[in-house]
Amino acid sequence: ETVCVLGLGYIGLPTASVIAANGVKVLGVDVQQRVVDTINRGEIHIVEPDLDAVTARAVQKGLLTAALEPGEADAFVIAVPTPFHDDKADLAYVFAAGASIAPRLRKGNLIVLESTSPPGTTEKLIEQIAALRPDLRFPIATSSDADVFVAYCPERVLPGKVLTELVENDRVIGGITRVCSEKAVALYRIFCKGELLITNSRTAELCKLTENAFRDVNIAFANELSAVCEELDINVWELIKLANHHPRVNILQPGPGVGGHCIAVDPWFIVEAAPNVARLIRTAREVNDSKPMRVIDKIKLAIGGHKGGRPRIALLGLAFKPNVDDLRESPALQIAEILADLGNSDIDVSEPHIDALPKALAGHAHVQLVDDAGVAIGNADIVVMLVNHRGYYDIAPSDLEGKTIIDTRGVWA
Ligand code: SAJ
Repeated sequence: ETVCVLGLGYIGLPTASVIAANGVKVLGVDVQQRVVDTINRGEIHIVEPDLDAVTARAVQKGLLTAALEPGEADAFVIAVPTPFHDDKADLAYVFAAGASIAPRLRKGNLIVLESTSPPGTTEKLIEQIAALRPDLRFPIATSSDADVFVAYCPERVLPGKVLTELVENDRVIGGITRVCSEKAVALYRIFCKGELLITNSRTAELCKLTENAFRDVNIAFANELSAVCEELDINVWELIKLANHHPRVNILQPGPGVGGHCIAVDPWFIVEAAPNVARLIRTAREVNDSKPMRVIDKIKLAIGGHKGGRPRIALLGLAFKPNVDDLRESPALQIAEILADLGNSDIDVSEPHIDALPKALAGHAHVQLVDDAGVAIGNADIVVMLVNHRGYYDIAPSDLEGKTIIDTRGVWA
């Protein structure tokens, strides 16, 4: 048996490596030569705990190889990005992957789409591949007769815990037909210990979006509460802690905004699909997206209120969430960039997971990366807590005395 995984990013690479770790031959496909070469050397191009060892072992054993183009296989798993541009999901990478596997398809093959997609995408993908392969019969919901099998099976792993969650999480398996679901279940059984829950492809597509929209709406509730509390001069962290003692209340934590490439994006796919009714989901996005500017306004006030020359600011954290190195779509980074562009302060940035500032910040003479958060705080007039990385909890409250504190994560609340 051979599985071909298309797209070797944050989802595709761990999936390919874990399937190979279970003794199945895997061909990983990526359009970037650099990624293909890195993996074929037994190395990885992303940061994820323990993934390097699993990938290296799979490559050494000859079970995982990477290439620019797919070959023949029994199953094809598509895990390419689906970005959101101009108010629409951009499915170009999904269709490009579909076009690249079409000539390789044989009777009995399984195609699984894992990429986050608007409802109906799997059916569109089938139409596209079917047009390229008129010699094969593709599945439709109303007939069990087909030469190839197709399912939508979304990933739901948490960055930073991918290897555990890939194996242990339950999975939703949305086959076009019952047989398609059963073929997909057999594939995921290779490595997945969780429950494999069968449904149709459109429900599975919306299910993925629903999970992330649920979290986004809940974070928006916490972020809105933080704005309410600011107006009423009430400590939001204490408020949430107290409310969460109610047996049926579980409020999430406010922060500087919602980052990452999933939760801040996926709810828009629902809004795009049902714009007239997805009102709460849209508003939640707007609430969360407005959060970085609220933090900037507070910093501006602190700068305005500072007496005695140009203030020095310590910015703690740039990543999109605690204890990861990922800066993509990070509200903390967005805040740092806006502040750097303002140019009316000297900025010491602490981010223990990086060793150089990202380009947009590196260009400013008044912005520098510091190794020691304690030193940054010691020199600062204004301290802004943006990401509650583990190490920051060791900072003593006495180190903050006499400074203006803007704590977006409630570390010192
Ligand atoms: N955040 C808050 N307050 C909270 C929780 C999170 O402000 O109480 C912020 C974080 O700081 C971060 C953003 O939300 O900026 C998202 O972080 P996250 O840890 O909630 O989620 P991700 O983006 O790392 O991963 C999510 C997960 N989805 C859900 O928990 C429903 C993961 O399971 C998905 O697989 C992943 O999206 C994905 O790829 O879709």
